[in-house]
Amino acid sequence: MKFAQFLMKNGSVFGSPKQVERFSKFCPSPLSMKQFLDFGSANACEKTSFVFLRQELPVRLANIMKEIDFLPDKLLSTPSLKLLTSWYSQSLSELVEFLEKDPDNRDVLTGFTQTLVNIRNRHNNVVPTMAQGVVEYKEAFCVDSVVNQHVQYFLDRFYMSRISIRMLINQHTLIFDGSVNPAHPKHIGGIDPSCDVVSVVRDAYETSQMLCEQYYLTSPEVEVTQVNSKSAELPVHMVYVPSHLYHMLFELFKNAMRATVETHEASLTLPPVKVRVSLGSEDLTIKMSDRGGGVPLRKIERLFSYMYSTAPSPVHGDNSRNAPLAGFGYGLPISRLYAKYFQGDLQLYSMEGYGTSAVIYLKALSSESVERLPVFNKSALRHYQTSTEADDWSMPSKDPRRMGKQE
Ligand code: P4A
Repeated sequence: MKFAQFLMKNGSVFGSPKQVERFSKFCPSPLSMKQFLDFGSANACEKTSFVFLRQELPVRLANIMKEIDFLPDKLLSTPSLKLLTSWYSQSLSELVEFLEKDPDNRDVLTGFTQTLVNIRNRHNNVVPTMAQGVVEYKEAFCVDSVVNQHVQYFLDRFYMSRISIRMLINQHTLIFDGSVNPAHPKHIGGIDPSCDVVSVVRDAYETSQMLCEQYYLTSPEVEVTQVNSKSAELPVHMVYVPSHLYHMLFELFKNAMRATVETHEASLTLPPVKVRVSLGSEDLTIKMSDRGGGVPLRKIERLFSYMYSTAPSPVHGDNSRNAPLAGFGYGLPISRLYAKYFQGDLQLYSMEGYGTSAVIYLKALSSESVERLPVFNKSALRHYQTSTEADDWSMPSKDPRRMGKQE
């Protein structure tokens, strides 16, 4: 199949603008944890899941394709973005073909699962490819805080869309491949209905510790405590996607270890990283505190910025070997998206000169764990069409002759 790209009258970069228009008129339907579990329960039906996904996946793809179309032309015309948009067009047209197929035909269901696997593989490198496009754009054009805000707005929505689409694809392909996960027979696809939070904390710590030892030849210890306000003697469990939780914790451990080792280079002992897990009636909160010297408040926002986390993409020149704890810059913003995906959040509280606490907030109740999805509508459109106006807060000025004067 050729990656045909037609520049349409309306400026669309997509080869199938009719399908994009058709499906972007629908709002994505967020699923709850309960609905995800129901799809995988005993009376689960592959046909029901197929009929839902052949509509829902095109809707989610088309909604985000509409937003891609509003990116600056100079970003869209980079080779990376051209490649990436061709993947989206291809996947949308492959899915749309299933709308006229018979759900009662076994071969149709099998073909659909294979198509989902192909789509998942096709989109494996979306994150580094998009990052490469942003690097190219940044090198060629001056980026100010307005451009940074637009890129931040778009990429938060774009990566959230991707997380949600991969979640749907993973659930369908894992549940209906006719086997159980031998390591985790109780899991429903990627969901653990009784996820032991502390054991995921320990797994993430061990992997991060291994990388830390390889690079620095030392690593801080961890201290984990849990508080279960519901039943004090029981460990904290929840309905969650362990891989999402692991991703967030691994990222936070890498940061905490790197800061700890680098600020205590001269000393013989390292202060431990402390993790506290607390289950309340509404929130399940995980706080990771280090004594790694902290970050000034002014720089905290940058740690979550796609644009300012400048590491070159691992697509080309792979430097991840030299700095195993550095990641390639998108670790924190994407971890925050994983937390937000099921209505949680991830926040950093830092005390410069002392250390940092990273807090993951998750919903304690599975009935409140519902997907948080970007919707392309007038309100989203306004974000892309806002012109560059002066900020409505004063700027600090060091020049006394200009004090009080306006731009
Ligand atoms: N102090 N505190 C943190 C960092 C520093 C920190 C840091 C220098 C900055 C960038 C980075 C890794 C660590 C921390 C925990 C966090 C985040 C930042 O979760 O101790 O890599 C991008």
